[in-house]
Amino acid sequence: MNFIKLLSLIIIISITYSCNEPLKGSSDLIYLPTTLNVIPIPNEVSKSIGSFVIDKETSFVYDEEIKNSAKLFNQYLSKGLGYKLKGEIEFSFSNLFKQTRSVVFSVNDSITSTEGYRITISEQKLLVESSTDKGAFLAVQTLRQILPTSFENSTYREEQINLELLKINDSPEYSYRGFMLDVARHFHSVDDVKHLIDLLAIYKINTLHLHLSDDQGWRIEIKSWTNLTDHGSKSSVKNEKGGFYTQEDYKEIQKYALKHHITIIPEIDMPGHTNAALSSYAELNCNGKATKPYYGTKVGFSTLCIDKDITYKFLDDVIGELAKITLGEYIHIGGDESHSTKESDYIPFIKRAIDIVKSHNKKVIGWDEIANTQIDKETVVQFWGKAKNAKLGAKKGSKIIMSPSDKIYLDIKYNDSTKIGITWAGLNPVDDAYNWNPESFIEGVTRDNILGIEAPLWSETVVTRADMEFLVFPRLLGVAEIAWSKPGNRDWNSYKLRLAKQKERFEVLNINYYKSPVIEWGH
Ligand code: TNX
Repeated sequence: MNFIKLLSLIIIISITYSCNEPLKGSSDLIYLPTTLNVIPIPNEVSKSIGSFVIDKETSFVYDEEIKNSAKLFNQYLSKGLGYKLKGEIEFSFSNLFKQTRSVVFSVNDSITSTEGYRITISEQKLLVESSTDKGAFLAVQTLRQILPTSFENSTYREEQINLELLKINDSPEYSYRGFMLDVARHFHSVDDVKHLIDLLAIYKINTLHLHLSDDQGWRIEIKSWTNLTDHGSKSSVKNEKGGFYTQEDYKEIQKYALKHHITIIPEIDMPGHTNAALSSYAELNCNGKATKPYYGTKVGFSTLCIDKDITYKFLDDVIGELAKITLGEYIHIGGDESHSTKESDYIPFIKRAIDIVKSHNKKVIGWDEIANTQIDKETVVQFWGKAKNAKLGAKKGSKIIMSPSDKIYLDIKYNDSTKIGITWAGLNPVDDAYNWNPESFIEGVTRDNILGIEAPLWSETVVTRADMEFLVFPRLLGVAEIAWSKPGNRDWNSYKLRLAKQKERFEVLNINYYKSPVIEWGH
């Protein structure tokens, strides 16, 4: 081989090598996201030898635009270390020349994903970069899983901590990563919802859908129709746990969620699943008689009266009040299991409901049955049961939220021997909830049709916070990884090891998780 050939070969090899390298850096050792103990797994990870020390000498600097998340991180560090790092605004003249070790939160507009972030831990600097505060918040959630778990409950005792040198480059696969809580079958308090928000945020879930009305109860104050809560909020499954959110409560939940970069989506189910409203107002019934409160768990027996004008006045008032206090862009209109509504009534009804939501400047989400009506491209279809509905929705140009009941309905039992939960959709063990691909789940629904993933928790058997945690943990983490991580990075064998390591976090956070036998939790 002559010299020129050898030289070009060297050049080609080095170019190829540097192109394949996910993150540049002379001492980067590994490119294996799955070796990092983080859920959901980030896109790109590399590690190198050495460590970054956080101690009392470490300074803390941040850009104004992302100060909320930066401060949150300093606060979190102080839970473990017992002191806060000295904070200042970045880019002051004096900062530029400082050589001290520092934690730096810096805006980087070249990060195009609003939820994307980079973390670079070198010997002198722990650098977090994002183009938004939301991105920085998500980076903090990753850092939380890199720090010792005992930071979570403030039992870390050392004054110093050494972090291994790392680079992480991350952004989500899906922009909609949801969880649904049914507060209608059994009510769940503001405190329980806030607690849930704390936990959802750790795993980068960004949407909390609240199922606010059903046959068994009405859970949101509507000032123009007060009997909805005076009467309709009292009932629940087995008459065990009624209640409702005042509009102030609802605002407080949203404010709390917003701090965690989580959007609330309120659902008023219609035209079926409406017994609580029908029992609160006689005039909403076709026969003019109020129904009795319902304490059972059957579905499909109630319907609003499609022919009465008052029905639409009712909807306009309810949606109008709700839209006014809702920060997010969507209102969910249910539309599922309306077995007591004739199809010829259901179709025009849903059209009117969609128009009402739009007249209050919100977009619509509905369960997959609404695909059979005149929906427009802006209306989102939430797949839960019938593949043909999801396919039809996609064909009509709607985006689809994937909530397959036989995979990620978290109210479905893990196995025959677990106590709470129901079994109509079979069983959803921890591995099944992880081992499916949204983009190839339904023929005719491809990656481009999908807005995101949502795991619902229906609450027929969910009464306490402990019940809720038992069904949600650990399955939610698998859902979070499906929604966030690149399909090529997802792998059950890696996931189950990382999930086993979350045990410590579940325990320090006092989460009543299910010790599924498919995971080797260790002692
Ligand atoms: C079906 S899924 C329902 C709910 C039940 C749930 C129980 C859907 C849109 N409707 O009314 O609570 O099954 O798993």
